[in-house]
Amino acid sequence: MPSRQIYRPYKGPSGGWGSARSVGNILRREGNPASAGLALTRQNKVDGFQCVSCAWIKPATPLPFEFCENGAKATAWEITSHRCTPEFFKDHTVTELLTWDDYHLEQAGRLTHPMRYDGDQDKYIPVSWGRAIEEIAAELLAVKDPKNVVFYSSGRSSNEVSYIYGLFARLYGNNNLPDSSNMCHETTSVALPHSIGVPVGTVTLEDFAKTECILFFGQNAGSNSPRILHPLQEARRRGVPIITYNPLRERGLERFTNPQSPQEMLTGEETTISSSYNQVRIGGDLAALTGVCKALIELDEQKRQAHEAAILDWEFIKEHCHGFESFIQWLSRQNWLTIERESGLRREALTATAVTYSSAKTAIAVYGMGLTQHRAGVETVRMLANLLLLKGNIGKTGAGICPVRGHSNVQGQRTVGITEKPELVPLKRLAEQYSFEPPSEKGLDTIEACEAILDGKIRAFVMLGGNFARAVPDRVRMEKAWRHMNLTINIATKLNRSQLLPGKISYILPVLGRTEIDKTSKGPQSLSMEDTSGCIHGNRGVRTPASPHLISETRLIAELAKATLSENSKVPWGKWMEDYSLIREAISKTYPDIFHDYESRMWEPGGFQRPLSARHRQWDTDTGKANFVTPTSLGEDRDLPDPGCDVFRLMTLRSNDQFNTTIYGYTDRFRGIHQTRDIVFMNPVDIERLNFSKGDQVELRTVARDGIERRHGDLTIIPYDIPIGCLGAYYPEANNLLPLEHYAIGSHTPAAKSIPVTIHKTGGRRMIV
Ligand SMILES: Nc1nc2c(c(=O)[nH]1)N[C@H]1C(S)=C(S)[C@@H](COP(=O)(O)OP(=O)(O)OC[C@H]3O[C@@H](n4cnc5c(=O)[nH]c(N)nc54)[C@H](O)[C@@H]3O)O[C@H]1N2
Ligand SMILES: Nc1nc2c(c(=O)[nH]1)N[C@H]1C(S)=C(S)[C@@H](COP(=O)(O)OP(=O)(O)OC[C@H]3O[C@@H](n4cnc5c(=O)[nH]c(N)nc54)[C@H](O)[C@@H]3O)O[C@H]1N2
Ligand SMILES: [Mo]
Repeated sequence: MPSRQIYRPYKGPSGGWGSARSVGNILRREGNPASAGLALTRQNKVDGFQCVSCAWIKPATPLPFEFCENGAKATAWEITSHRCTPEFFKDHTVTELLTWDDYHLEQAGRLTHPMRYDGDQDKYIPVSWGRAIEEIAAELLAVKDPKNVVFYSSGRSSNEVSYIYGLFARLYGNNNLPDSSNMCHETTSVALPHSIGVPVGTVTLEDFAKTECILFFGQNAGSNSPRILHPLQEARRRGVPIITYNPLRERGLERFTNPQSPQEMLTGEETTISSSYNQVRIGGDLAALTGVCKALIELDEQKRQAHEAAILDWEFIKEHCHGFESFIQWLSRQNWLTIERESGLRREALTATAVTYSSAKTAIAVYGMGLTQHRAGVETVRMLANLLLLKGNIGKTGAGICPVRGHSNVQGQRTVGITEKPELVPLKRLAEQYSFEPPSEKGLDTIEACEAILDGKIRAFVMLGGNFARAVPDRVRMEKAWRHMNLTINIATKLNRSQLLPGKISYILPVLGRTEIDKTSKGPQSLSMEDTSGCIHGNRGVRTPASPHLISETRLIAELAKATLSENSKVPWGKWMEDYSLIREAISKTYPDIFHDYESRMWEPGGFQRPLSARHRQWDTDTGKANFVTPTSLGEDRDLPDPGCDVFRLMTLRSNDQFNTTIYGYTDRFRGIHQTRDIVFMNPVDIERLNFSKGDQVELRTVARDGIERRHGDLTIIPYDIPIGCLGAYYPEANNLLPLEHYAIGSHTPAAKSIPVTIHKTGGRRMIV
């Protein structure tokens, strides 16, 4: 129970001394400040390791300290001196550990030994690697239908292990390769190919340096990708407008003091990041973007009537685009009243964005989970692409679309074949390269895997990193079903909740992190990963491994595959696990256009850029052109009951002190929250209207048609600057409120940013806030 006031609004900038103090605190708490400090100087450097936190671009000429507050926390978390040993497991039953929260589970430290669940004792007990691999292989072979096994991965693993993991699944007999990306930017991967013919962003750091306008939607830069604040700060100094759309006034998007600049730190100099801030209603971006597009067309008409230079890039539209006519006809039918109601923003504000955007020769649109995790996420991302296309802002310097990817290699995994969609993989080439018939049936994505688990169809679940059972929707239902699987394999670095829901047979297999030295009989091995701009970088571990019993993910997957699959002379598992350059050679054979000369190019400063046709205005789409896409309606949710005055839209958020399900602490500094995560942000007008008071204890209940009761309680009301009708609470604690069926249409990304809920007072003591 927090002992002090839990809500103290934060007055400082993002970055600054608060950031420096926060890094110091975590280094001390993880128990090795000096050596961790040394390791940090190798972060995001050529010949060093790539940050284990986010996927933001690594520049060719890095700063002396090319890391941010949260990158430092992520590294400190991995190289902690705390250890989760067999003695720890001897002291605690799984039932007891299930009562621990996420923070305390991971604070147990790095896992040191392979462990097997023993149902009689309800404890994990140590097991040898040999026995573990033998039993897992035997169990996988005993599964009658290979489609009843799932191979999940979290977007942190390297290209090398991802490639052989995908191959393992396909040789085993399925495309069941869901990825954390399914919960994240899958919306992007589905939306953009139809609009512009590539599944990823088109922007590089050079574009940031040259752009004249930045549009920023639904991404919390100050906490989740702080290094982006450097190019944003530079842009602001050049006088570039940054127009932000976010229901919350996130401090990182308001003010920034660069902690790497002695002058700024000493003088307290701050940069205002957003030149205009629009507190859009949750799920209101589709309507807001419609308004901006509509205003832009109106401005263009006015200019042309006055015989002035046009605003739209008519030449680009004629030469490069398809669907323009039907798009503007649709726009002309949208009325401002609906746009204002759905977006929660005034026509004047949307027109102001159009005016600023209209006068910039180039513009970049940046976005994150605030757009992708919505029912209408796919249409919203396509609408953002529409806005860029109107002014030819794709495929020229200083312009483009910039989805900010989450996990540090989530984009690279997709590039090398981790996908449930067989059409995204060069199956023919794989067939030739490895003399087998790759399965061509679509595999399970995250939502479909959850459904199959609920239906009792899945026999075995392999988890390459991540914390699947904790990250997915519908926690209570999923946890119950999880335990009915026959085999659950957790390849991990820390203890987490998924491991505490053992199937009949369950293993925890601890592996090396990417900061660690990975030595095989062929010497130290390197890895590679792709950042959010499509640049691929080499990675060398620099630390002594956390335990001598750890093996690398690459070795583990190769060992498992070798033990499970029948001999195939074309697939040299044994050689691959000793020499990762041979895996890179194999990758470059499968994907020659992207990965030719892989071995040398990955060490180039700034990495090497994968070819992206849209950057050159070549459109790999069904029409051969960039497509304007007309949405089906402006509303966020068409299937759930209309939000009445007592149904709120809840967004589930990350704090500044977490990495997904990894909780570093209970402070969300920028949002002023201390010592707790059990809060709900609510507009003071709503608090008064419902006769609540700040500090009241409440419970949220999901509004859904399926009759399943979903609750999340013991939350303290925080009066907050959030639009009326909207609420915010923390992920993953709130995940029980998110129905599995509530996902983005077209991409199956859980709609975690707009859950319809009602709010109810409970008997709990009022907190001081
Ligand atoms: N330190 C740290 N870094 C991380 C992570 C982490 O947990 N911690 N996670 C990593 C991962 S996997 C990912 S995917 C990314 C996530 O990074 P983000 O994309 O920033 O995701 P969230 O923190 O979930 O919040 C998204 C933002 O969207 C806003 N938002 C919510 N609903 C709406 C809406 O309807 N419209 C608009 N315009 N905005 C909205 C919220 O107010 C919030 O500011 O970060 C990565 N980096
Ligand atoms: N309600 C709600 N739900 C969400 C979201 C949301 O915003 N709201 N966000 C979604 C998003 S964007 C994502 S990406 C998912 C995240 O889902 P996941 O990627 O599955 O989850 P993480 O929390 O990143 O996984 C943390 C675990 O990874 C393991 N780990 C860390 N490093 C390594 C490593 O190097 N190797 C291996 N093998 N294991 C490692 C550790 O054991 C740690 O416990 O959650 C999604 N769920
Ligand atoms: Mo993510």
